Amino acid sequence: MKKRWISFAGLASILMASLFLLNGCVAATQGDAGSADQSQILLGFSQLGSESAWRLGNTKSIQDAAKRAGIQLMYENAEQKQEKQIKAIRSFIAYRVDVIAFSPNVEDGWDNVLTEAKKAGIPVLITDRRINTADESLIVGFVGSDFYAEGRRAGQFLLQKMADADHVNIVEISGTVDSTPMRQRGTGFRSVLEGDSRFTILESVSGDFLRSKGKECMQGLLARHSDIDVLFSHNDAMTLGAIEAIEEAGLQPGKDIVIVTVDGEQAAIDLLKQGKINCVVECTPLIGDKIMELTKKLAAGESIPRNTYSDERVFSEFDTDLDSLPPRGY
Ligand code: GYE
Repeated sequence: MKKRWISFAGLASILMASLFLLNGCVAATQGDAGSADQSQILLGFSQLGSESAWRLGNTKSIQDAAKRAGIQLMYENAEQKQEKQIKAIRSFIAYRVDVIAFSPNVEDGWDNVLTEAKKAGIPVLITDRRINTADESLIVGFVGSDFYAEGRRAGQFLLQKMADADHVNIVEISGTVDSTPMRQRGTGFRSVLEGDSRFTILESVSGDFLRSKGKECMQGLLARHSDIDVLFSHNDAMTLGAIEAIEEAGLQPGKDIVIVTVDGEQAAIDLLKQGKINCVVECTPLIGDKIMELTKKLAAGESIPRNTYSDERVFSEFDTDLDSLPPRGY
């Protein structure tokens, strides 16, 4: 900490000195100071947990990217507990990191701690998931996926797949209650199908993005409904669990029950190729490089876009390029 204080003071004096110089010299001095300072950027990152292969891939992407970018990373894993995330953010503030980034487990309840960060003058970038706040100035930006668009893509696949069906009964296994992907994937999906009276959502249950809960949820759904045509699952981890339950019930996933899932982890792509999954809506966790790029800008006092979205696609049984896909990396 002392070391950091010295480096801040050092940088401040370089900038102060340069302000007294001629305009041309100021630019050159700031440039030099800027590049020297880059190696000392300290980023506090609070990960929400390790519930899925997606999350592990996301953590690895961030850690690897920090190394590549020469950014010092203070990493904390909150194990799905909001209190632990709040504690981690408080520790980043106490440590006076240059930038705070975090992936919020749920949307509500961040205002107090983010107000503390704002008062300390530390910019906060939210990654992957979003927060619900009346004060948008508490965060400087967001980097991640458009979950509403993902939900719509899932619905659009079903419109194509079920073009000839008279009636389609859907069950939904959603993600963590009150999390952004759970809310927006659900709304996006419904926004595509609600105008078509052939589609009925029989039941929606939450599997918390966990494989074990996905299996339990599917067991319950199969026990309560004998007429399921489609499973829409909010992530691959839950889908893998649900497929176990479907097979244990003597049914064929991908045939007796059409399966639409989100994420695109390698295991899901493999099952898509085997015909056990019909559609995988991509949601990439590989956003580490973007986070580092934005962190550097914020540490340099530059402004960043309010939203930085990942480019994503759909993988489905209608695609002809499945065999030539590069390894997914998560
Ligand atoms: O879909 C899921 C993970 O927030 C987008 O969280 C992320 C979701 C992802 O546990 O697998």
